[in-house]
Amino acid sequence: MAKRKLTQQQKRRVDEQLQNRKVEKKSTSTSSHNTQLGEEQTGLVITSFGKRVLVESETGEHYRCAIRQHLGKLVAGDQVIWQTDIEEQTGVVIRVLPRKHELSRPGFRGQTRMIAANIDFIGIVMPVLPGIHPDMIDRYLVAANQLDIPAIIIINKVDLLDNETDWEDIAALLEPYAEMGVELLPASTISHAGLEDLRAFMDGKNSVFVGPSGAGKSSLINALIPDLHIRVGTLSDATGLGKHTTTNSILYHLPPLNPSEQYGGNLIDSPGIRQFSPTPCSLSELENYYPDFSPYLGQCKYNNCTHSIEPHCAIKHAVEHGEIAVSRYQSFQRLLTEFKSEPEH
Ligand SMILES: Nc1nc2c(ncn2[C@@H]2O[C@H](COP(=O)(O)OP(=O)(O)OP(=O)(O)O)[C@@H](O)[C@H]2O)c(=O)[nH]1
Ligand SMILES: [Mg+2]
Ligand SMILES: [Zn+2]
Repeated sequence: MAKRKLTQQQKRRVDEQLQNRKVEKKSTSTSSHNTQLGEEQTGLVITSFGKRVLVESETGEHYRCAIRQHLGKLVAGDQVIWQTDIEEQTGVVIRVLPRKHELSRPGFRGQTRMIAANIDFIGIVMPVLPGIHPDMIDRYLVAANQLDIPAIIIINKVDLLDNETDWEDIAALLEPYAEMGVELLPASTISHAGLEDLRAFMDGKNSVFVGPSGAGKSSLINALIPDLHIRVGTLSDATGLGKHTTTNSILYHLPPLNPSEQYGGNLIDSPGIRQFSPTPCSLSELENYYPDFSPYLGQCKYNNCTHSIEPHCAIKHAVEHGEIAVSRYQSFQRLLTEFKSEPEH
């Protein structure tokens, strides 16, 4: 964690808290057990590891906390009610405040893996090398649409592009997003290209970085937050695939752009994954999450057209005439097939 500057008022509150704790400690040290808990207070989950979480108190201190059994899984960004254990620098989470949003993905054996809670902005990080994956971008864009929050595509490692042809190939892949009005941001943690714009985008927001392993999510966060040294992975030359380094989502505070503010928002680093899947939804919902399909919807011969084998399909016609990108059509069909195999749909 970056060292935070506490305001005078906060320093005083921390001092008071420590003082109170000393007094409480004295008064409880004679008791035979130490199960007495401090007062209920609000906190922010910084990260979750197994059955425990790291909670930040309102005064900026971090406590390892157990979680009351019925609460289920917590994740970076969760707001909680918790109590300190007076004897130790630990605590227990007793309640989770209602989540505004949660980004999750299907995990093993039908379980849900949480990525982040209470976010209002998604940064999809894609590296120019080994390459941009439109299918993965589309999946995250569907998730952002489901949560009704904005997403931008961060094209990282642009320092590795050394000729026009490389640029042209990438621009061609990204064209559908530019046409849909999705913000595209070329960036590099080596040349620092794009970092100022990225910082401005995220100011005051609760953001999460997602994308494949090795895309440079942790490196970007290191570049955006001075004095932070998150371990980053090394890329295996043989496969060009990233070696997993980030294993849990972790929340970081962004330094303020405006010196009168304490923070400039929060940014959650998430572990890279090979494949992301949005929450399964119906055909008509999925259609609505593809804004480039909207001019053609309602024009197919059949009103429940899946745009695959049906005759007189306006979507397929648009694809054949270059009005909808083939990659977008393919990702739509893959999601539709995937969702159909889900028991609940
Ligand atoms: N050339 C170049 N390399 C970069 C850039 N950003 C990150 N890297 C390298 O890419 C590798 C992976 O970076 P990480 O930041 O660990 O990637 P990540 O997305 O956090 O990966 P996971 O934690 O596995 O999801 C490291 O070797 C970084 O040094 C960049 O802008 N340019
Ligand atoms: Mg990482
Ligand atoms: Zn159709």
